[in-house]
Amino acid sequence: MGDRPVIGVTASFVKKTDFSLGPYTHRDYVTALLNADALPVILPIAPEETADAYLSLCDGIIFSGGGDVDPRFFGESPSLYLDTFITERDRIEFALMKKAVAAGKPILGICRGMQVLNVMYGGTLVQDLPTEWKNPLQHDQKVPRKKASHSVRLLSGSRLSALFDDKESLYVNSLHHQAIKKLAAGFRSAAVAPDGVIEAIEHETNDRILGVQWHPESMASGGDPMMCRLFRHFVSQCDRIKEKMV
Ligand SMILES: [Mn+2]
Repeated sequence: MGDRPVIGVTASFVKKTDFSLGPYTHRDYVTALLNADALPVILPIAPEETADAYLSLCDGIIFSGGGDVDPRFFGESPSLYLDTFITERDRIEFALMKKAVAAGKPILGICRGMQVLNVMYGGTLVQDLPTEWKNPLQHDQKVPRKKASHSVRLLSGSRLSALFDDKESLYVNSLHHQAIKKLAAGFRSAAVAPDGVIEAIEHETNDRILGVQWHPESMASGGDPMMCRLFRHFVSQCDRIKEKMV
């Protein structure tokens, strides 16, 4: 038990009442990591100088879902349909991501986390799919979070499709209103929705950098075998890094 890889999971900040406010991470991240034999550690929003200390605790990091990215970071002004954002969260996540990559520690960007990844590497975002995308499908599903709602086509030859037995397509859940507009240089799109929205990205050369627009943690904690496999794969990458560093 003592040598499970430690996976940091970034947190948002939520106010429930005046007496109840603080770091927030959906429990499905915790469940999915525990089920994959990893030890989850929640990383609250903190000054970006904290990134080094956070990283030294972790063998890998999941950049979790949450609110919008502050559009200043991709050179845009807020659109009328932008949702709330926390600039401090963006800053600590960019710092943490940069340092994790430099240290060779695996990173998995989920939903917002994939968008943060794209922006950090110089890409841009659609601020609001329903108003900015031509003929969008429903990316903000009304069915429960654990259930898949739309299909994605997997890019043949991608690491993601290899992980999923070279399947051509897959059903995923969808809880986002933003998406990648310009894909960052050095990345390829590994999965695409029927309306053309990019649903997964992978670094062209670094196999420790992956982003998915859907929520595999919720599908995995609901028992979806493919998403359990995605978590086990990420945890095993973190485990190998850990062994190398001992
Ligand atoms: Mn979607």
